[in-house]
Amino acid sequence: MELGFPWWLRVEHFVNIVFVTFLIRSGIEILGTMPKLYRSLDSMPGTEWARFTVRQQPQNKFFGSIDEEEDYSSIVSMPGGNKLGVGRYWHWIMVIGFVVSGALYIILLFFTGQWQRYVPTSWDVFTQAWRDIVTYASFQIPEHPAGRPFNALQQLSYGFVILILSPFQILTGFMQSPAIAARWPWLSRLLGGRQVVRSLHFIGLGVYVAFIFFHVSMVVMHGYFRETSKMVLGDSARPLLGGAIFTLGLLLVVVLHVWATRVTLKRPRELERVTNVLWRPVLRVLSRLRSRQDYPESMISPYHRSNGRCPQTPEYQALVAHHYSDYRLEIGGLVENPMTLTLDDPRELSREYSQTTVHHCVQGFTSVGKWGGVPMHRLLELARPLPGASNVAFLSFQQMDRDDPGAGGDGFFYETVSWDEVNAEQTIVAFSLNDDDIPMDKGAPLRLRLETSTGFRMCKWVERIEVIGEYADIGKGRGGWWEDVDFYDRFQQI
Ligand SMILES: Nc1nc2c(c(=O)[nH]1)N[C@H]1C(S)=C(S)[C@@H](COP(=O)(O)O)O[C@H]1N2
Ligand SMILES: [Mo]
Repeated sequence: MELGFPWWLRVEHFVNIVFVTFLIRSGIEILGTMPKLYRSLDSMPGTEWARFTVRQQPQNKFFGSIDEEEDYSSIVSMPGGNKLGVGRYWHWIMVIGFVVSGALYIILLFFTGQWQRYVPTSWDVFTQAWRDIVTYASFQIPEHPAGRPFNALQQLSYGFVILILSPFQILTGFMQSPAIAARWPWLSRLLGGRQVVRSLHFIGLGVYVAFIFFHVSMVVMHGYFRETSKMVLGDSARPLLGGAIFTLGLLLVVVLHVWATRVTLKRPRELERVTNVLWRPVLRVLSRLRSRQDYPESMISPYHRSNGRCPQTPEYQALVAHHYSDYRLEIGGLVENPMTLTLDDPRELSREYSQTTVHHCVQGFTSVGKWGGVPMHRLLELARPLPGASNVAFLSFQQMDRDDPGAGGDGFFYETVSWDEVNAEQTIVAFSLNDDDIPMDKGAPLRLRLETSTGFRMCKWVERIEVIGEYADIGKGRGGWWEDVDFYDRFQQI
């Protein structure tokens, strides 16, 4: 068959320029909040195999993982200015476009026989591709077989990017989601664990960028106008017209980037709304996935990063001074049986329950810990929720403007958890980490563990648990402290 440039292939090529460039810039934003790549789930500082920051950890000062974030320029990152949440929103929006259009494209390739343009049918293609490289290296254009749109090198590289690299990026992207890694921990481990997956996703980005560089260079070598007009008009009969339209299209993409960056820096909540409309149906399904994590104790990390500074409130300080013996956990709100527990009660109710799981911070670091605690569903069974109960709020001792001014907000830290999530097997109120009392910086005496979600929701230094109806009525109404002050959505399981 004649393999020309059908219209759907040309449309796909153009929309892909938009998706891929947005994915690259927002991906760099995401990388910047944890600008180090690790091989091991511990993500132990000092063991990174690559770093994209010059910042060093100070010796005598508290250095939370938030202090590790890098603020890259908007020219390379989307939107720039250290806005991880917003960068994530762009990544998720574009990934939907990339996956949907990519799937359509691959279906069309196979139904129309156009797959032959990318899938070689003989091993000779490799020797031929090598000859093509040699030809290019001497600044000449290799021949390509009659009736074929590409030479062997082009066929191999395009086929690789479309049929191997892109699905690989999608897989390694999704496997970084705590909800997915929690549901299929074996798959995450098969790929080498979250940090290897993150590293592979980054290497995939590098290969993409290298491909784009060589691809664009080849187009220029072959003749910019002739080649780009194939991508607009389907042939090179009117190179000037085609080339001019293509150039205009590229300019449009640049304008789109500039506009999108400006708008999101100004009105990030609107971007959040768009993301939520697109993603909430998927996230609802994900939030029902039970975590099945059960890592062997031999994998427990020797070191865990900390995020958030300890409460400095007089009540909390007094508790610390008395080794938490005066601590009382109140469970109230929409329940028939409000309770006040001492620290011994959760221990007794836990019946020695523990889980060895991976902590996924939204920034990207992970570590494996053995958490002892009482499953929330047991506490709720005792408290007997009343009709109308649909969320559970965890309120912390930590008062952010006083205790952690660097985080950029005020009021007490809190998080609300949906009914599905709070009743999940691995949602616990933890009192021990690796068989010891939880250290102060990890949320002593009690903290929430929510294994299918990202770390920012796992409220530390819990003072009270309240069963509530709508979460919009508390705090600033977005369901949690970070949700209120930053651009992380509580339904995000990714
Ligand atoms: N009260 C409170 N809880 C909090 C935070 C915080 O700043 N304050 N930070 C969250 C974030 S962003 C993460 S990643 C985890 C970190 O838990 P760790 O210190 O045990 O690693 O706690 C979460 N719980
Ligand atoms: Mo975090």
